[in-house]
Amino acid sequence: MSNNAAFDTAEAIMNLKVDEVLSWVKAQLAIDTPPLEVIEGLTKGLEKLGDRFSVGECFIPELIRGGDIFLKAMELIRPVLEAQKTEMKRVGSLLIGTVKGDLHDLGKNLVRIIFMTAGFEVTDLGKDLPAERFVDEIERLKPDIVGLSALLTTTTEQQRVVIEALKAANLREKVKVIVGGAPVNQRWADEIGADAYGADAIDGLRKAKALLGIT
Ligand code: B1M
Repeated sequence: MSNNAAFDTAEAIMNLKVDEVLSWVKAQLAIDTPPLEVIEGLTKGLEKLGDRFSVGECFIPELIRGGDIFLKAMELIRPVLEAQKTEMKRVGSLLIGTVKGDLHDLGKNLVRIIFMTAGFEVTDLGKDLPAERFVDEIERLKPDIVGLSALLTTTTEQQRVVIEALKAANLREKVKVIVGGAPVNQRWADEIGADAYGADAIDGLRKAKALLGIT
């Protein structure tokens, strides 16, 4: 990434400088900065924004605006990522969604793009999904992996609810479960009996491939 110390994505997002952020993204892509590094810069910006929100330095409208800026930036980055997708055979299938009570979907959408770029067939169920929806779709589509996204401390419990519902439906042994989201960690994944924890989209992809025995 170009070492433009003067540009702070968080600051630009905070100040609702959409044009500045988009110009920065375009400039980075023009100098062939790897798209994942550009995304990392944007994600760090959103994290900082979240930190300011948690100490009362900004409010919901800024979070919404930050999310919108991230989305607009992703529209610029997505074609570059997709262009990197070479003719590859289908490596597996992923069903992904954000759990019940949770409306955060930027990270899930990013995971979707990264898995698709790597040759996975991806079905994105959306957000705020009850456990029964996961169970029904897993029964119908028989994916190799299910990704459960949760961004709120209160909604991580829903990841456990989905895993328990899979057990009750005799589906748990038929699908690998990866959990992700800002408040999630390996300990939580172990506690609820997930197969893996995805710290970010790339880590999730690495773990998915390992679970499927793909090198
Ligand atoms: Co919300 N929010 N938010 N928010 N928001 C957080 C999560 C928060 C940490 C901010 C903070 O206080 N510091 C905080 C949660 C605190 C907590 O519970 N511990 C919070 C809060 C409190 C809330 C509300 C409750 C605020 C309110 O209304 N009072 C509310 C909840 C609404 C609801 O869901 N019911 C709310 C609302 C919103 C917006 C709608 C305004 C907006 C979301 C827009 C959208 O998603 N369409 C929003 C945003 C933007 C954020 C922050 C700032 C950014 C989240 C984000 O998109 N990050 C966030 C701060 C933070 O996360 N530090 C915050 C970028 C994204 C690329 O990363 O989502 O982590 P992430 O995804 C990563 C990994 O986690 C991983 O890979 C992804 C890509 O690399 N991953 C997986 C995730 N899922 C995976 C699945 C996998 C694999 C990997 O499966 C294979």
